[in-house]
Amino acid sequence: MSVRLAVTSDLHLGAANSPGLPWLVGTARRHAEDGARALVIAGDLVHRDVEVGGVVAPLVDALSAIAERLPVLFIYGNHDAAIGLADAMPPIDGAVAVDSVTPVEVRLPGVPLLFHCASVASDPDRRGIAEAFPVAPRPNGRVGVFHTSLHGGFHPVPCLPASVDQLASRNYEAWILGHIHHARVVTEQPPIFWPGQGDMRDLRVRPLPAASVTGSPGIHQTSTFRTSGRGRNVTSQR
Ligand SMILES: [Mn+2]
Repeated sequence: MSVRLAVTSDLHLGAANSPGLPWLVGTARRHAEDGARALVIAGDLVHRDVEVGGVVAPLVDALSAIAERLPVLFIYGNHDAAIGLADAMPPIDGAVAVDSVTPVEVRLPGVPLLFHCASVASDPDRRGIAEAFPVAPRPNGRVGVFHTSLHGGFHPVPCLPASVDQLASRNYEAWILGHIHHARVVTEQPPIFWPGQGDMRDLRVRPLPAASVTGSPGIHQTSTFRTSGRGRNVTSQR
């Protein structure tokens, strides 16, 4: 029995070609009705030209509306970093914003998966941190979320450069990527892909082994566990 996720990236609110918040909310609702267990947004919620003060309220309203029925996980991309979005976002019930700019583990309430996530620290961000993601003993239930240009052939400005081999060697079920706006599957097995802008696709992954879902102490079960301040982890201890 697989776990179904709705995944997208690069909303770029404020840009002329942004698919917009009504698209995000409506499409997420359809995915929820079709059986998705969570929405994952792989960075760049906003465009770097926007005023952060004007974009936060509508963004929070939209994410809150989605999170009423579908847990939301998002990381910050380079455009989000450019305007300091992470510092301006309030906690959202049912949503997890990854403040950490180094890899952390995140769980969503009721979702038998362990997400490995890191946000972008700056615009641009040329750090090579792919190998700071832990190698999983087995892939089941592990999902990477990363805003990256990979090796540089897809985008003129590097963002958290990484190789496909580095990501694949982490031994996860899948990697959901942001930064590249055209949907592109880099590898099929494991799925390493950019869902692209204005696209929300299904991802089906195997759940965590049952023992690690129910038997581990200290699992985060709260619906809101964003921390304030850059670099503080939202990791859940296993
Ligand atoms: Mn980007």
